[in-house]
Amino acid sequence: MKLYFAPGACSLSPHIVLRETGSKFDLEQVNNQEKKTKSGTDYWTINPKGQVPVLELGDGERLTEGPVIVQYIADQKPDSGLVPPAGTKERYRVQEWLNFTTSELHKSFGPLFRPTTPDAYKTISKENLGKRFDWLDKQLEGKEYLTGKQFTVADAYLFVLTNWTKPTQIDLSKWPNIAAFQKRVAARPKVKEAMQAEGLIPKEKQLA
Ligand SMILES: N[C@@H](CCC(=O)N[C@@H](CS)C(=O)NCC(=O)O)C(=O)O
Repeated sequence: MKLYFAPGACSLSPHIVLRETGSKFDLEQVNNQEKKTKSGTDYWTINPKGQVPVLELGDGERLTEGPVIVQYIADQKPDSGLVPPAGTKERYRVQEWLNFTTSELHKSFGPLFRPTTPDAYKTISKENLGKRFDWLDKQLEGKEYLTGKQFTVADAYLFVLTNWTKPTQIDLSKWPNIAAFQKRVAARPKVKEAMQAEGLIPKEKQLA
């Protein structure tokens, strides 16, 4: 499998899932502004939607849409526990979280990153996110992860979005359970590995 990614973008979620599941994969970095891969390919030919992530499968077929890609990866490694089996109620709970994250959180962040977005629009986007965070914070009360003690693909996705609060100047201290969730996920060794590989945090020095 090959993951097309841009550092720190939503493609970090499948990147984390690839590492958490112990999957074999290659990475190809995409310059999302110029729509070129690091090896010089026109990215529009890889994904006509012009977005990361894309997961290229062993047979050359390409899968898009982060919430689907993470389930595909985790379904290849059912013992990893990153998604409950298809058809179970627990699986629908994970899908419920993935859908909430993509439709209620992810897309509200987009305008905050665009320099051309008017300030009034940014204010409304932040207000909308704040309302969702108020609710989310209550859901995380007393829980390690979204569905309880087990880390799932939905946690990987939510974690990436919580990281976007810093560059968009959203103060997470207002939502202590979300802030604690972010720290908890950031401390997972495979999450650190993914972030180091994308150049988001420095590589740890090897102890002699
Ligand atoms: N619906 C897509 C959205 C992916 C998406 O928003 N990707 C962003 C990065 S987080 C992107 O590539 N944006 C560049 C663009 O739209 O030009 C998914 O869930 O995978």
